Amino acid sequence: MAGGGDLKVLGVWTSPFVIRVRIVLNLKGLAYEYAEEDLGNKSALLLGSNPVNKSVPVLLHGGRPINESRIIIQYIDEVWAGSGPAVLPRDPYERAVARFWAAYVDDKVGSAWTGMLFRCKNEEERAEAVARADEALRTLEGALEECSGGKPFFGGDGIGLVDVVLGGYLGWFAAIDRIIGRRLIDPARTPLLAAWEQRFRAADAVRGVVPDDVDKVLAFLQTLLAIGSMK
Ligand SMILES: N[C@@H](CCC(=O)N[C@@H](CS)C(=O)NCC(=O)O)C(=O)O
Repeated sequence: MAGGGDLKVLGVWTSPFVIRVRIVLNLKGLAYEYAEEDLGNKSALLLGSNPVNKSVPVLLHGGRPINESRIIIQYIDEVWAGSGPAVLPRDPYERAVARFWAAYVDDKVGSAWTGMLFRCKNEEERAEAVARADEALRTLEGALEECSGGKPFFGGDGIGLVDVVLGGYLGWFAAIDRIIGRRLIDPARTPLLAAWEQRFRAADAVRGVVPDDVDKVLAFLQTLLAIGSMK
């Protein structure tokens, strides 16, 4: 495996932003050290490496920190352009389209995610956030059809930027399904996304990274709520 022992990820195992970075490192076949952070008691290394946002993930490459998950992914794709598949399309137009949808996911799905789990004061507010997630996922159903051109992933034949950005949320979606008593990615409502989820979860680079133990994720939610994280 490439990586040369000089890559380290500071993360939290449930974080959609960390998960996407770890999947990209796996796709590229890069070895890395992983350090689990406690968001209630952040390490000096995290605070020193990301003093502006104090958030995970941080990628340390030869000791130098890179912050913000989508920037980290692009960095990995550029530095290791020759290893593994390209995560961002090489064609500038297609790259712009992929970046647009990745930003859409974080803007709409990401804000609905925090709304459904962390920022809702009551069930009415949770329901409003669920409705926003539903709307974003319906839009992404159309984006998948358009971007994939009938191939398995947003990235075409292989997993790409939009796949990892959306796929990072899947562990939490399963936990939210349990809370709301129905599926967010519902095969009846968004059949393409439901089939995509199966393929994505089954990929070698993804297995073991996207959490699949809903009870464990829900228990972790309680610790995040207790420390007031993601507010
Ligand atoms: N825009 C950032 C978001 C990162 C983020 O929000 N990470 C959360 C964990 S999921 C975090 O570290 N929050 C800091 C805190 O809760 O104190 C990225 O894409 O890397």
